[in-house]
Amino acid sequence: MTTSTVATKAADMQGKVTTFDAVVIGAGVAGMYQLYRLRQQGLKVVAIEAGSAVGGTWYWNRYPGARVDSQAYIYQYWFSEELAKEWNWSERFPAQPETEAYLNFIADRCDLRKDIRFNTRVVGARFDEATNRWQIRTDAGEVLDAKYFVSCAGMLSAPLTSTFPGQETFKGPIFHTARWPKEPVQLAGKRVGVVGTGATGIQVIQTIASQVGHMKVFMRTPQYIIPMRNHKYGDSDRAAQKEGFQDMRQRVQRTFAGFDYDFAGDSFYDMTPEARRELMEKVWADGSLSFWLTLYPEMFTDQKVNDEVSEFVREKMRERIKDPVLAEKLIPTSYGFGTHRVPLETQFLEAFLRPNVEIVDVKASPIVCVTPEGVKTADGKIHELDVLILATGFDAGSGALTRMDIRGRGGRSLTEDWNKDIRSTMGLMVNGYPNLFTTAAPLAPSAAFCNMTTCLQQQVDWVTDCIQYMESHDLKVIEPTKETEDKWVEHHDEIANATLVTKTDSWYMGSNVDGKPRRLLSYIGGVGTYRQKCDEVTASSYAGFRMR
Ligand code: NA7
Repeated sequence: MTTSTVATKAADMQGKVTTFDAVVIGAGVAGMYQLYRLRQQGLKVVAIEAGSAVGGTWYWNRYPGARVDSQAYIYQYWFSEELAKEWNWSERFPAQPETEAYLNFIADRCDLRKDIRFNTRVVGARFDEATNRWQIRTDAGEVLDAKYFVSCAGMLSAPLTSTFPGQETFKGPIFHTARWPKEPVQLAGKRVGVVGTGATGIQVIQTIASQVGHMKVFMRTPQYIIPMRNHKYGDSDRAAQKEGFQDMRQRVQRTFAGFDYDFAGDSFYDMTPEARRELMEKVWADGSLSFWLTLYPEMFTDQKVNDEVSEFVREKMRERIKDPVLAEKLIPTSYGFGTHRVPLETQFLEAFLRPNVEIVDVKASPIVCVTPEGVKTADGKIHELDVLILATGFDAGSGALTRMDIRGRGGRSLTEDWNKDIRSTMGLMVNGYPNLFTTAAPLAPSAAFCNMTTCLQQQVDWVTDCIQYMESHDLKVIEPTKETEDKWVEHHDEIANATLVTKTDSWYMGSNVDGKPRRLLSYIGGVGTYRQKCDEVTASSYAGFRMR
């Protein structure tokens, strides 16, 4: 969309008020499904999407090497067996274009686009206590009046794009990975800098290392990694997946992290060291996140268990990096395995054996600013670059919502509230913000400890059931009581604080954003347990929620 069409759109919409039953933010995995479910109920609903097409995460994150870390056959919708049987995944861990194509296929087949406003961003919303309705403002100047306001804005959708002073002075292009252009980016022969070695940075680095002229990787914290075992699916794999659709649909809802695999029930202390070693080797060989999410639950809480698993992974990494100096730079020692997101990788470590790839240790000498020539570090050195790639992550969980101006009862601001203390009721609603439903929001398992599609669909189903209940009982307002919210936050914190995860800095704890209140953003009590607790609320006709 050109600047002039945006301006024309804004002029056309200025001040216009349109009435809906429900407004959904986002047309990614959750938003598309939410639109589908509410429309099915006969509600008048619109989804507001900032991008020019559907896909959410899989629309925005089109950087080189972007790939899903969940197996294809569980990273999908479960509402239609017919559609699942029609779609054919090509490999175990598909690349971004395939997942984006899948979401477009669903949008086509469910005719979703007619109710999605693309290229439009929600900038603010206010709950009107006189009418019990939300007035939602878009960047086009339009006001959408709706009884229900559902955020499907995503857990990892507010990118940290302005990371360093002086970025605007850089002579070359700067790309944040979550704002990668659709047009091809020329990296061949160029001097490329990459900041960040999270799950995203790893995918970028391993993919472009052989293409660029020279690459400087600005690394602050090394990562534990698991080698991804990707392989193409054959017809018999696909047939088995289709055959097993109903079983898998049930299974992912009950496991710890919404994957098909789960803790095997082996207790670390009941096993001999040899048996533990054998188990670790076996699960490691699967080449998936199962090594993180199925070994022993104690790994998340017991330092001794975590130490043994961490050392196993370090050993696996050392076998691949013979050079001790390089090994010291690439192998983590300052935190435990699995206490933040573990990335899958393919030849990531080997990228650093290439003569054109260099690590700049920005823990020892942090990045000070960006200059016209490149990146300046605290030792005074200017690292000259043609292209700078920021794989610097997101204001996770809360950022998508706090970047809008959302006002609840008495004009209270969600941004101000969450800047002080990030709270919610099961990640689904927030006290003080009636009829606002949230998916992928803080204090639910999403993203950090869940296969996203499992959790997003479960949350959308909960929201849909709740709205259906309200409509069938002629209710106007629902809001969790303060006591209910306090209880959930207390429960969440109790489980979180018993784990080692809260002792490690990462986006999981909000510590990647200056001033963000520290709390584990995702519920770590398990996807199956979380679902059960959500179902109990529904079964009790929303005990703990004020309705009228
Ligand atoms: P992450 O996991 O938040 O990683 C961001 C990376 O950027 C991480 O290595 C950071 O180092 C690094 N970073 C951020 N700011 C700086 C500065 N100022 N200097 C140096 N390095 C910096 O984001 P991703 O996009 O990789 O992954 C997010 C999720 O997407 C992932 O967990 C999956 O669920 C999918 P740090 O570790 O803070 O030292």
